[in-house]
Amino acid sequence: MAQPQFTPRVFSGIQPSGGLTLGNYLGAMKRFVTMQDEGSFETIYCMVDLHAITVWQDPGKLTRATRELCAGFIAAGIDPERSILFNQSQVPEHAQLGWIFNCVARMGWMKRMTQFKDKAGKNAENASLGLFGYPALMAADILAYHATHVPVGEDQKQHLELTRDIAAKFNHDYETEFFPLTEPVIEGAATRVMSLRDGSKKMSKSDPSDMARINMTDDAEAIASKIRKARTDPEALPSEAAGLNDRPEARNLVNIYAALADRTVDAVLAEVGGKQFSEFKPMLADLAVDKLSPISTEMARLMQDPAEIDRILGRGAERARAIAAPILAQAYDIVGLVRSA
Ligand code: AQP
Repeated sequence: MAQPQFTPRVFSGIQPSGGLTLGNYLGAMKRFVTMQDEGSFETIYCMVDLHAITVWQDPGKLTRATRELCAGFIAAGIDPERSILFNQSQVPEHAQLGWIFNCVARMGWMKRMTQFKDKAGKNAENASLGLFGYPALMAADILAYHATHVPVGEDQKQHLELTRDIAAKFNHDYETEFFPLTEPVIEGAATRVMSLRDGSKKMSKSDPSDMARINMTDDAEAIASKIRKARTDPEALPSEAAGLNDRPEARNLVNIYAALADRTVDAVLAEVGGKQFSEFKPMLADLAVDKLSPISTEMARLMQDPAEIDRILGRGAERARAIAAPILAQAYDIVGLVRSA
């Protein structure tokens, strides 16, 4: 439970490190929209461009990906009036609080982060310092708004635990209760959408194989072809969820279907149990096209006016700063940093 003194506030971000995938949509964005529409929270959503550059990004592609991600948020149902929508680098308080958190987080904590190990791989000595420090900046993204809840996919769970550790250590060291212990919100049938080529790997924007993911900009033909070629096993679908144990590829496709249809896995299996993949895959492709094509069409329309997207991001950044600047100022005071104004 969030501490009562904090305004119920949601913060979450997505990196413009490539095109949006079905994993980002089902694991994160769809929930962002629900939390906005429920109206119980103030909702703040961010294109975390400073996180994206922890690995090399071509500057022109980064600019385009940031605008396209903004278009994706709006096309998926985020209303820039009801939510605050902006890109991270336009609100310098993230990086400023991030530095304080670099000084709070411990090396031992950071070394345990599995995402760094996965992303840096065997070449960790050559990874950027930013990639290693990424979770401390993520803690700052969240805590600069005193966010109480963060909707994310399963892969971000460990980073959310670190955010709580950083808040708790700051509060303890400075004898304060300034930062909330933020709750992760990891819910739904598709909190971990897997690669279409390998059921043990998560679907990722930066997977070298485009066949491994569905991009939100894929057309109907590409979506159908990727689902048709998705790896599966030779068995028919089971009638109950327990029958998906040890069948990661089958489980992934059923989870995707359930999440797109807003149904439970059990309800889906009650209908499709006994079917072969040759029958189920076209059903999934039709559903995916049905749900995703209105979003991709709207994204393409919005991308025709990049100046309007930049205006939306600028306005969102102003609103974000109005919340983050006083929180950062108080954090500076708590730490003892002199402020003349
Ligand atoms: N496969 C996934 N299943 C469920 N949720 C996912 N998310 C990402 N992939 C999946 C969720 O999307 C949000 C934004 O993620 P991100 O872009 O900030 O970074 P990421 O998790 O590292 O995503 P990618 O696609 O794998 O990016 P790259 O390839 O650049 O590293 C998060 O809430 C995440 O949980």
